[in-house]
Amino acid sequence: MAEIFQAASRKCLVVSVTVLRGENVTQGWWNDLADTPDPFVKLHLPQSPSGKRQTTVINNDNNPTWNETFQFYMDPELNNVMNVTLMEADYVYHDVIGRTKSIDLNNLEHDLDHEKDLVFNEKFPPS
Ligand SMILES: [Ca+2]
Ligand SMILES: [Ca+2]
Repeated sequence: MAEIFQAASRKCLVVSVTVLRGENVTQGWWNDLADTPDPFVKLHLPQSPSGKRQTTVINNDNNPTWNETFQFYMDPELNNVMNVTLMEADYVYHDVIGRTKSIDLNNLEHDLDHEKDLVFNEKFPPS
């Protein structure tokens, strides 16, 4: 009698995420005087293998352009929510500029581009 292994066949989707640019990145005017922001963006898709990525650091730029694309594998049966964090690079350690925002990747239409603006202002609300 043959043993039958039943492998669950799970679909896998690839999602491409492009981090385009930032506008008016600030650590607050006082901190900006000491160090013009050096922003980068961290992406984290917890359910995905190698789900942690980050852009390069753009030095001394309040309006950085990254235009960097990352591909993530996504199991459509899981709840796929990507966390996006705006970071400030420093010599010793990196600071979070804006609290993490989440993007729901579930129910995206396939083969279409979706553009999303994120506003990071919880830590330094405009005065
Ligand atoms: Ca700087
Ligand atoms: Ca810095």
